[in-house]
Amino acid sequence: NTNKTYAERAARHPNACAKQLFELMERKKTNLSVAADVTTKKELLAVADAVGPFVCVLKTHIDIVEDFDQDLVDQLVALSKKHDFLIFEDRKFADIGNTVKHQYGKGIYKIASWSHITNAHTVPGEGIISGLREVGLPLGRGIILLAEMSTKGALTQGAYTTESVAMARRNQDFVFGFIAQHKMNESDDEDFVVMAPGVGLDVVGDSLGQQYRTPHQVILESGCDVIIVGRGIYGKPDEIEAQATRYREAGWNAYLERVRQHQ
Ligand code: UP6
Repeated sequence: NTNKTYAERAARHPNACAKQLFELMERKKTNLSVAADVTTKKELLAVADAVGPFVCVLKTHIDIVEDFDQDLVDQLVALSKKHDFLIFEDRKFADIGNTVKHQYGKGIYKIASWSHITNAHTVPGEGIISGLREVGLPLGRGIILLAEMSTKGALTQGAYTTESVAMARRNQDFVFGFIAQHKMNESDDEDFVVMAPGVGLDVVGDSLGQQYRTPHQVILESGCDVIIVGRGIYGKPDEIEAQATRYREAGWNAYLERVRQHQ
């Protein structure tokens, strides 16, 4: 499936969320997601508005925003319509099904009410998916599982990754992909979307264990579908649009090359 175009994959995809994402990627010609890891409402809205035209997905960490309020999510949703992108709250749920259900739907953030996509660790077992599904599926949401992390020494490897994929396979009504560093599809009749964080063109890592690879490595060599870029894009506030353009081109060219190589 990684050899097919996003449009071809959209046409065949059984999961509504994945279908919507592939259609959007094809329409906007972008496989770029920006991780907007800024800590004020004003900055988050400014980054979202600036990168909006270049991204398929805006990734948030809503709990780092110091002056969070309902108006922030209203404005984010308005920007997602204005610029045609999906919102992905990178909540990395990791608790028992009954707890994540409340964390997803309730509390201050009410994530399920505004975030099209969210994600979960598989460490608690399949109950985490069941809990999130109860809240998310009726709202047309989808989730992705953390099958591999980008950081040095991550324990997400071997049997952990294999079992995570097996869990996704058993829950394809709600789970449509992974956070991972490589493609995770094994057969032609399944088509998981792989979003890869840890992408940078200028540096190889940070001082806290992050490791970066280039869009070329991630999309062309490893078969991932979406590149997630944070500091590489919002890091220099006066270059946000220039960097978003640069990463979008790098990601899209790597994808075009991947499709071309298999024709
Ligand atoms: N992220 C990773 N690695 C993972 C999972 N998630 O970096 O395995 C997230 C981080 C951050 C973004 O929480 O929001 O992706 C990466 O940001 P950066 O490009 O500034 O390093």
